Amino acid sequence: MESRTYTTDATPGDEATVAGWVHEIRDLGGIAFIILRDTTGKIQIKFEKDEMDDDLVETGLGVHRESVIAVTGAVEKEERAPTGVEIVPENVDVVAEADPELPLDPSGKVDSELPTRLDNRTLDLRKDEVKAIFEIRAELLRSVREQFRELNCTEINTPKIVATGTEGGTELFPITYFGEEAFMNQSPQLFKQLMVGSGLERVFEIGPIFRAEEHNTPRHLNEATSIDFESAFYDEADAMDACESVVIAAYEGIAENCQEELEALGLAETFEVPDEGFPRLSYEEAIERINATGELDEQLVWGDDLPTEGERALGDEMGQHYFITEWPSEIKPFYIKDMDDDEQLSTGFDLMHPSMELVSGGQREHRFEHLVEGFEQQGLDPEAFEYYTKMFRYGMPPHAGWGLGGERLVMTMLGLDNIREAVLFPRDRQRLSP
Ligand code: ATP
Ligand code: AMO
Repeated sequence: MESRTYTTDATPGDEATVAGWVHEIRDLGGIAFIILRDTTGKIQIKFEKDEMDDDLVETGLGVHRESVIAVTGAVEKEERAPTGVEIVPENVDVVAEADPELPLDPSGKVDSELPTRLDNRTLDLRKDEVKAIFEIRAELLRSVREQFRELNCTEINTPKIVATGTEGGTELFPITYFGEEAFMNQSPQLFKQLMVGSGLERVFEIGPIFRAEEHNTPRHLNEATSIDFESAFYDEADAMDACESVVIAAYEGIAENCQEELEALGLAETFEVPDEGFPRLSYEEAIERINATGELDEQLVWGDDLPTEGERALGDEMGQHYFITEWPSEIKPFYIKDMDDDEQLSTGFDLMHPSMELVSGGQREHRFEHLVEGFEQQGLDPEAFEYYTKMFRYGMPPHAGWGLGGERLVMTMLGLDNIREAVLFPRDRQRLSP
């Protein structure tokens, strides 16, 4: 099996062994064809029944679709074959037989509902357009890592089992840790901040975050991939610049290296890399513009969080990625710094895709006394966070950063209807397996 030829490497004139999945069997009477599929593509296997050994024909044509077979034979040029070549088999090995009844149809002729697809990801990813999402996701992470390298960041890995939450107490998954209460981490927020005061200064992390979100929406997961960035001596404007460069690099990587995948998804013609210079809108401007659309039943007032319909209405108007800046301090977390000249306003920002929020970030409160005050104001016990706050007494520079939802980036880039489509094995309210 190790010496097999990939289907697209089978060249006319050669003898080849190709191994793959039986994609289709077409029996026309005297002649029959198997279309064999592997990761590189498809190839036709020709069975001329009268001219071949009966056993060979029986073995070849007796298999069920999606079985794995290995075929050895002469590779011949054949213009009527889908790829211009075919194999005339001398030997067929049935390597792994598939049941005749499949839970979903990998040829895509019969559509399946998302839950059926998620229950049978192995078969689902045999479809070109589904496989393409995950090839693109992998390329996206590669491009993002490359851009972080351009930004002189060091990749870090922080613990996912933690003693305290950071993003609001209700969304934590509790676990038992040697008899003590612990939690799955909601964000690497505090750890990445601790690293800007270390010798590393500028860091990124790509890793899982866990949020016990009660609601079931097309854009929330209970386990998501967060792309986090944090840098010493950055303010929120620098952080937004870095954020924009990472998002654009992700799009550029896909445009350059994933043409085939974009074609499989029907996006080859429409896929566009966003232009530099994402507009930056203040929160105040954002609520005024949302109110002016008349899409909301109730007008927003200063201090309100933006409801989903409001985000959509504004997104439709903007028609591109944009930042919302200068959020009210009271609706941003304790670690976000207030504006120097107005403590009602924060340095927090969100990056929005027209259809949803992609990123939250901001400059951080690096002054020890202010930080401790912030904990108290949010009803959090500063002592529980002492491992974090105490480092602010030993030379913590001003810093800023952000967190980008990896699946939301894939989802918005490819226009997927449901965030679960961007995850191999999603975790949601109803789904803990596979
Ligand atoms: P973040 O990542 O900061 O949490 P988000 O876009 O996920 O950003 P959240 O603050 O988590 O927003 O959640 C609030 C958003 O989720 C709101 O925009 C709200 O409209 C939406 N939301 C909350 N509960 C539900 C629900 N039960 N059904 C649909 N949407 C909901
Ligand atoms: P926030 O909570 O806004 O900020 O999360 C950052 C981004 O992560 C993505 N995200 C999610 N994606 C899918 N399902 C979820 N349940 C989910 N929750 C969040 C979103 C969101 O914009 N510590 C801050 C970041 C920072 O300031 O650096 C934080 O976690 O795309």
